[in-house]
Amino acid sequence: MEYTFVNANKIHRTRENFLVMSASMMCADSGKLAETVKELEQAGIDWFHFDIMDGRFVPNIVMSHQHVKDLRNLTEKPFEAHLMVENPEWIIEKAAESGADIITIHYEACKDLAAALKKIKSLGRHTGVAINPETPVAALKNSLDDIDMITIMCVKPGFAGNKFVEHVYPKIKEARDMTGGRPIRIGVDGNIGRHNIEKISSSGADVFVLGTTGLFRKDIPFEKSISQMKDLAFSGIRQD
Ligand code: S6P
Ligand code: MG
Repeated sequence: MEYTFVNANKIHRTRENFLVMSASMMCADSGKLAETVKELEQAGIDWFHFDIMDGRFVPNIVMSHQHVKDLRNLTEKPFEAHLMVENPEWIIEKAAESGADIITIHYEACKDLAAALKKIKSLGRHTGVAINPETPVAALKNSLDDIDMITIMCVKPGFAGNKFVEHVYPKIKEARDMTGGRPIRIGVDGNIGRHNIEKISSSGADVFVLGTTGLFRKDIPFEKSISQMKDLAFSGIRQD
């Protein structure tokens, strides 16, 4: 599967090819995952995001690499596996075998971040590193050449519907500035919605993981949510 991971610079800054709306599948009805993938694809979603947990790094378990595998053939859109797993090396392999295109690990969960990133690359996948709200962005400054996406967690990880942490705005900006023109995407995950997506986008994010707040809502169809989110995020794009 071929697609462009590159974000970044000004030539890519159009609504269609710069911003990524990614569906957090742990927020979908677990009895209707296949139908939901198809509906979301038709509604214009860009990526699918799978939260894989071990019950240790976070006190919850919802999805596994098996979900990635079972849903993989339904769409050609990129799949991201967000591993909330301590010492994730063993599951990186399973996520790659299952068909995840982007494998995101947590800085806080790795004893040897460089080795874990190298493993993801050796399996031919894009690398993501997520940091929790209390982890400074500078923790990643020596790893930038090995990272395709930095994800700033905007909530305490582990559950849908958690409270947004306001101090992430300067962290998003710091992460974007730290990339220094490298083709690194800046993702955000947790409580992203109408109330904050424009400000988040203007802070420098370009991948928006949407859960119960921004996408899986009873009152608004997927298509409308996705296009509202894109419009708002697009109007926030930094033009510097
Ligand atoms: C949380 C997980 C996320 C959530 C998503 C929920 O630990 O990594 O991907 O599923 O962020 O979104 P919301 O809008 O329900 O907070
Ligand atoms: Mg996630």
